[in-house]
Amino acid sequence: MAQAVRTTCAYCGVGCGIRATVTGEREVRIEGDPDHPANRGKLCSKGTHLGETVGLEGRLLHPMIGLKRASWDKALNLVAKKFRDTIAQHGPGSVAFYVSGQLLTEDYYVANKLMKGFIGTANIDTNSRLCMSSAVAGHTRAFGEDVVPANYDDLDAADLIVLVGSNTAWCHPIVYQRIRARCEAGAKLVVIDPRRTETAEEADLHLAIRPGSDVTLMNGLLAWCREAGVIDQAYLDAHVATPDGFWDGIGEGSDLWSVARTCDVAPSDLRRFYEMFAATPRTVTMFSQGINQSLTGTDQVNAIINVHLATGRIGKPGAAPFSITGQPNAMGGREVGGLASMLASHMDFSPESRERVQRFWASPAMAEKPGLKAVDLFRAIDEGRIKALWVMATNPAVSMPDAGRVREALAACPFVVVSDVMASTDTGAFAHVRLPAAAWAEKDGTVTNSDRTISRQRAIFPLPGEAKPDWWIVKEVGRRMGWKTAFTYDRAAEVWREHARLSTYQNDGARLFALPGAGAGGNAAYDEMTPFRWGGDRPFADGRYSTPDGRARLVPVAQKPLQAPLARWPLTLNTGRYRDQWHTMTRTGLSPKLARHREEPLVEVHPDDADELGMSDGGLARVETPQGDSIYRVLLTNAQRRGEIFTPIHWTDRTSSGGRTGLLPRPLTDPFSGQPGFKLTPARLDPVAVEWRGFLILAGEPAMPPRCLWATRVAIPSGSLWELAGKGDAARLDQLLPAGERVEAIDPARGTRRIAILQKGKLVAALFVTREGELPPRDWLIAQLREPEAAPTLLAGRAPGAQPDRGPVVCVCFDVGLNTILTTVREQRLTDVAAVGAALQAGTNCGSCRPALARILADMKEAANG
Ligand SMILES: Nc1nc2c(c(=O)[nH]1)N[C@H]1C(S)=C(S)[C@@H](COP(=O)(O)OP(=O)(O)OC[C@H]3O[C@@H](n4cnc5c(=O)[nH]c(N)nc54)[C@H](O)[C@@H]3O)O[C@H]1N2
Ligand SMILES: Nc1nc2c(c(=O)[nH]1)N[C@H]1C(S)=C(S)[C@@H](COP(=O)(O)OP(=O)(O)OC[C@H]3O[C@@H](n4cnc5c(=O)[nH]c(N)nc54)[C@H](O)[C@@H]3O)O[C@H]1N2
Ligand code: SF4
Ligand SMILES: [Mo]
Repeated sequence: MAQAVRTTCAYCGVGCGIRATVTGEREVRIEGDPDHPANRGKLCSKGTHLGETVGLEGRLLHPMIGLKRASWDKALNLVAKKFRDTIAQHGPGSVAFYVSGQLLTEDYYVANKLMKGFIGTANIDTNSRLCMSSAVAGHTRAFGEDVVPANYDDLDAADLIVLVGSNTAWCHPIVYQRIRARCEAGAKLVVIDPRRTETAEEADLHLAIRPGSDVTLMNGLLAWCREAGVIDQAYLDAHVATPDGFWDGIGEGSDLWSVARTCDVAPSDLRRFYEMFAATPRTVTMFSQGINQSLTGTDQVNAIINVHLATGRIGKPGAAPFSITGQPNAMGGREVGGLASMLASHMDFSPESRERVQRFWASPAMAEKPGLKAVDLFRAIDEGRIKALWVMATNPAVSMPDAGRVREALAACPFVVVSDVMASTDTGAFAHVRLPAAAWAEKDGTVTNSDRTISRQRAIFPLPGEAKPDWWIVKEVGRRMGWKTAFTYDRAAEVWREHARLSTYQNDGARLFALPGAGAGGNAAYDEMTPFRWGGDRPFADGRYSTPDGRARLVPVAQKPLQAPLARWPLTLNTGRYRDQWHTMTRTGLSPKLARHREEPLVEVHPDDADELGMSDGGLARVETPQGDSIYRVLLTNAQRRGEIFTPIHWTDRTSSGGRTGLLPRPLTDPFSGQPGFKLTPARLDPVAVEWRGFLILAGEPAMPPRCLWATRVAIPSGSLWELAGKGDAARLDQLLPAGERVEAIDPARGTRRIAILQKGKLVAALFVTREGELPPRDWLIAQLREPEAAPTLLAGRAPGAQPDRGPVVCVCFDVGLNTILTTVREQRLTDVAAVGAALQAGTNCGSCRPALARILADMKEAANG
């Protein structure tokens, strides 16, 4: 049998180790690596189902110039020539790269070197600008360097864990399981999030604060700690610079009542949080996008760090502020200087740093100053100042704020190159040249996770078609642009060694980021590399920071005024993630199992708001902002605060007519970090009337996505399901049906049409549409696609003698539906999650659905008592 390949998960910044065993042609068994320090054998739903995403379906396998296949030689020459010509005509500032925290460190290093050291501009920015840049700016202001001063073991040592703006149960599930384990051993959990997420449901205390009021909350906490006498004056005296007047600024409006009013939470809850915090030296405050993705993100980060510095809760076991990163290699990108605002190896644009990097690279033309940050970069494209763009491993036509404008910019840009693993993405549609990149299962290199652990990603399969690793593609362009000796790498290990050397090059300890010895031992050492953490387990344990005087900084921050609702835009729109989808779904969208958690893009609305707006659960509604609008399915939930709505970021042109969240946020950014404020957009919501509802089940994919008011694709085994709704004529949906034997039933009274298409007796398509009638559950029909002979009851949509509907899937690993759980819990009188697991297996594999199971049990108990 094949040996397991040790690699790292493709998705989030937890950075779980995986053992992958090839079981067939593009088939692999995925298991958690018990020896990896990040997960010790566990995997969440996304990691567990990686195997469903490694097929070649939809892959880009050859270079393309326009719509024509081209040789690598031709495509690379064209890219090099266009970039060279543009630079010759308009200067280096007229070209840009937009890259991604999903590149490996080696890819990232080469792209950064080409742009900043050879093309000679810093116009290379990354989607990490949308993700982590406020944390980077906050760290740099406080510590003098972008260093995360914590690691996962701190969670095991903490007595209090505070999660601020982080839906950890969904977005970092394995870290969340570690937090739960610690809570079961007695630690307390506080969640600060305007929404009652599954993370918040299980917390000891949930503060559903008014969005954007985190600075008030944290400054109030600092004032409370001062009153309570838990400021560590000795630590401040020895290790921290406190600007004059700092404490005066903290005092204002920081009494419990004012804070409670601004944050819109009960004073008693607030007091409980402050008391718990003051009383618990071993506290970890973990934060993510609810903090970073704000127009005041950097201040919010510093407000958190201030509290930790002032109480001396940093650099000690179980005590730290902890920025948890999103993408698998968000951290690696920061280390190689992927952001426009820094150079490689944590160096800035000071003359000494620039000269040092220039010397090391023997570079002909170093970038002189920071380049354009993502939002400004796309604005510069829109205004015609940037004329050639290369996008790698990100999908800005979907994920940038005001994405409609970004699309216009891409359409107007004279030359756009896109390197991606997929043939059709929303961004790829604007490309003049598309380059096929190696995907997760074929790549070799390193990634750095949230706690600074560097792990290898290793290839499981050989490169398919003509796909190439990203570092190879970039270095080939570098060579063709004329820098042959600077871009000679033959393998990722060579790039790694150069990166490791630069990290220690003339580094007298001023930069904590250093990889001493990491480049030793040649290719064999690289091949065998085991996970290791840079910066040691606990940076700053000695109280020495990376500032010129070695002291950390308390940074004065004040709450910016919170905007009152506007007449035309009475709601605020919050955006984020679903548990089982990853970003723009180019990979998770391939997995039928992952589709089951949430099949469609929903707008979550408080029931009282919905009442006022005249909309009901399961209907459609249009979210509109000054930037754009999109339609969603309505989900009523009192987990939302009144006046606030939430939509997911995952759906695209490829997958839905609606759910296009990128169109909605404002292109406004934090003044220090340049990070957009994705979490708070003035918006309105209006019901959308439909005349008919329906669905289409197909073996394979339709030639064109269905065109109607609402069409959303759901991945199913060996085909696709489209949920449909519309106004006017549904007849043209027939065009989507393949040829074959057609069976049809019509009920004019209810406006129902049911059509099945058979080929040699086998079901290949089913289209059910109704004006007033019921639609059957889809499961049975979907299963019929795999039957060699279709059942005679096809048009009933049910098996002969019908089985009960098991309801929406809760546990994707074992395919357990809500109705099955409800019945079993009732019949067997189950009372806890473990018992449900014992009865149905639900929640016993990846554990991602355990918070949902707890919720179901709590709801049933409440219903029984009520
Ligand atoms: N399943 C899944 N996991 C992922 C990803 C994915 O696409 N899918 N993506 C990865 C990436 S790149 C990232 S960056 C992370 C993101 O991980 P998270 O940051 O945990 O996820 P989000 O859903 O973006 O937002 C987190 C929470 O911030 C809250 N929030 C909004 N406004 C405020 C506010 O003003 N104050 C506070 N305190 N909270 C607020 C939101 O209600 C939301 O619940 O997830 C990573 N993991
Ligand atoms: N409204 C709103 N918008 C957001 C956010 C939000 O919370 N709200 N969150 C923001 C955040 S935190 C993030 S991180 C971004 C994410 O947004 P994106 O980066 O745009 O999302 P992805 O779908 O991950 O895009 C990755 C692309 O790279 C391709 N790819 C995958 N692997 C490789 C590879 O190895 N090489 C190459 N060349 N290509 C590859 C994929 O097919 C895909 O097309 O979205 C941001 N946008
Ligand atoms: S928590 Fe899940 S998605 Fe994140 S790295 Fe681990 S297995 Fe992958
Ligand atoms: Mo992210």
